[in-house]
Amino acid sequence: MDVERVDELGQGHLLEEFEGEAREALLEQLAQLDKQYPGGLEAYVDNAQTLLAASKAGDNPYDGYVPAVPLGERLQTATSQFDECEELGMKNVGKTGFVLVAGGLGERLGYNGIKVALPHEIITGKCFLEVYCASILALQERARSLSGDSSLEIPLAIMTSGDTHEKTVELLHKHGNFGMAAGQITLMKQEKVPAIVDNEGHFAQEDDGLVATKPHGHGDVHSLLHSTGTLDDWKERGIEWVVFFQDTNGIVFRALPSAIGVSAMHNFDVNSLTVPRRPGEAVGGICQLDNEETGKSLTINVEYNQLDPLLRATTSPEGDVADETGYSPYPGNINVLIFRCESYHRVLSETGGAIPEFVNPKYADEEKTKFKKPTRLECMMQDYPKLLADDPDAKVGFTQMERSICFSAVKNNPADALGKLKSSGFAESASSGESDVYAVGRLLLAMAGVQIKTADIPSTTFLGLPFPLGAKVVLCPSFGTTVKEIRERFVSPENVKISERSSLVLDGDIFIENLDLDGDLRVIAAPGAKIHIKNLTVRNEGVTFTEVDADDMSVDEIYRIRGYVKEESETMVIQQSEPGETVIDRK
Ligand code: GDU
Repeated sequence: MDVERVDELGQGHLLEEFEGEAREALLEQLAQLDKQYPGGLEAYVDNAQTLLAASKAGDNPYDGYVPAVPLGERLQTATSQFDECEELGMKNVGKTGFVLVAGGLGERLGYNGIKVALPHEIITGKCFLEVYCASILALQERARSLSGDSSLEIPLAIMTSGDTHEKTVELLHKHGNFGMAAGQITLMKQEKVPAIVDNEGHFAQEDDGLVATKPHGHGDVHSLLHSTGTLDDWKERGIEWVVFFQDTNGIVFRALPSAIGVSAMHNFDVNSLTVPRRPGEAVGGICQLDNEETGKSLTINVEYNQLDPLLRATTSPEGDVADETGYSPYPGNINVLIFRCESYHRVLSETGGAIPEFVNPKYADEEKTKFKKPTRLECMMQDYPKLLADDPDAKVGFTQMERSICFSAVKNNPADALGKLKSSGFAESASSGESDVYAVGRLLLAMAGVQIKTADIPSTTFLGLPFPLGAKVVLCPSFGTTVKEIRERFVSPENVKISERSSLVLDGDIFIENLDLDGDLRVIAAPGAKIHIKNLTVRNEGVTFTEVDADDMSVDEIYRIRGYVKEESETMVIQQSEPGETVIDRK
C-alpha cells in the first residue's frame, strides 16, 4: 500500500515514527489487511466509525423489536418422535457437509495448545478432533450402506485462524487426518482485523510498527465458505445440508442425526440446536423479534450480554429470569446450526457471506471517547439469519433437546468454572466436559435397557468441581451413531450389568448378550471385524482417577486443567484387528 492511501484511510499516524524496513513491513501488512476484508480497509474504517458512533450514542440494535419465544421442535430422547427424526436424519447425512469452527484461542480455558487437540475424555485419550472425524466417518459408513454408493464421502471444513492453523495442520498430519481421505477435509484460515483505538477508527500499533490485530469472530466462517469456493463445490456435489459445530462439544454428534431429521422434515433454511437455558448462562437465547412499525419479524440468537437489557427494555422488567420451569423461556443457543445448502448458497452468492458486525468497546471515560484497550469489529456465525431478514419465505426454526444428549463445552479454567457453576449451574470445564461424555454413555446404555445407574450417583470433587463417580462409559461412533443403533447392539439388555466403579469402551461392530462388568473393559473391533460377546464376566481393579496438584508443572497440562490423572491398575482388552467375527463365551 502506498503512503497516500494510508493517509486517505485516516491512518497516517501509523507512519509517523517508522522509516526504512519497519515502514516497508507496515505498508505490506496494510496491503494484506486491505485485501482480506470484504470491501477493503476503507469499508472497515467506515463500518467502525458507524458502529462506534452508534455505540457512543447508546443505540440499541434491537430498538423497536419485541422478543417472543419462537416456535420450534422439542425432542425428547427415548420417544418414537426422536427415533423418527433420527431415521430421517440418517437418510440425509450422506448429503450433509460439516463445518467445525476452530479459530478461537480459548483464552478462558487457559490451555496453551489448540482446543481440538484436548482429550475429550482420558479413558481413551482421544482428542476432540479425532472424535469429530470418527463421527463423520461412522455416519459416512452408514450413508454408504443406505445408498449403496461405496464412494460417498462426507466433507468436513475446518475454520482455523492465525492462532490455531499451524497446530491444526500438524495434528491432522501426525494422525493421518484421523482416517479421513485426502481432500475430504478443507481448512479455511480466518484472518484478523485491525484493532481500533478511538471512535474515529484509528488503528492500534505494536511496538515494532505493525498494526495490532484481533480476531474478527466466528461469523467469518460464512464468507470463507464462499470465498474459498467450498460451498460451490459442496452444492455441485449434491450436498443438501450444512452443519456447523464448535470446537469442544464432545457429545454433539449424539444429537445431529435427529436434528438433521428435523431440518429435513420442516425444510428449515436455518435450524438452531438449542438447550434449556439457565438465566445468566453464557449462551445466547433464540428469540423471535417482532417489529410492529416495520412489520418485520426475525428469529435469531440474542447474545447473552444483550438478552438481559433487551428483556428489561421490553417484556420483562426483571430482565433475564427463569419462568416456572426454572429455565429462561428463551431456548439456549449452542451454536450448532443446520442450514439448507440450496438457500445458503444463494444467499452467499448474493452477499458474499459478510455478516453484520458489532463492536463492544470498554469505555475509559464518561464521554465515551476513550477505550480501556483497543477494540475491533466482530461478527458471529449465528447472526446469519440477519441476511434472510428481507426474505419472507425463509424458514428459521430451532430444535430443542435435553442438554445431556447434545451440549457440554469445555471453555473455562477450573477457578472460573467454579464461579460459573455457582452462578449458572454449568462449569464448562475440562472435567465437566469429560464427565458429561461418560454420562451420555450411561444414558444411552440405560435407554437400550442395560442395567446401569444413571441417577443418584455420588460425586467427588477435583479442584473444587464436582465429578460424578458413575461408570465411565465411552461409546465410540463406530459402535453406534443413533440411539436405535445402540439399542440394537444388545440382544438381551437385561443381562448386561455395569457397576458404578467400572469403565467401558465399546469401539466398532460389537454385539453384546450377557455381560457382568465390575472393573475395566475395552472392546475394540477394527473396521470389517465383528465381536460378539455371548457371555462375559469381568472382575478387575479397573481404572481410578486420582487427584493431582494443578500447580505441579511436572504434570501434563491436559491433566492439570482437570485436577486428576488416571491410574490403570488392571484392565481387560478384547480386540479384533482382522476382518471376521470373534465370539467371546467365558462365564
Ligand atoms: N471461534 C472462531 N473464530 C473466532 C472466535 C471463535 O473460530 O474468531 C470459534 C471457537 O473456536 C469456538 C466457537 O467459535 O469453536 C465459539 O467461540 P467461543 O467458544 O468463544 O464462543 P462463546 O462462548 O463466546 O459463545 C458461543 C455463542 C453463544 C453460545 C456459546 C455456547 O456465541 O451464543 O452458543 O457459544 O458454547
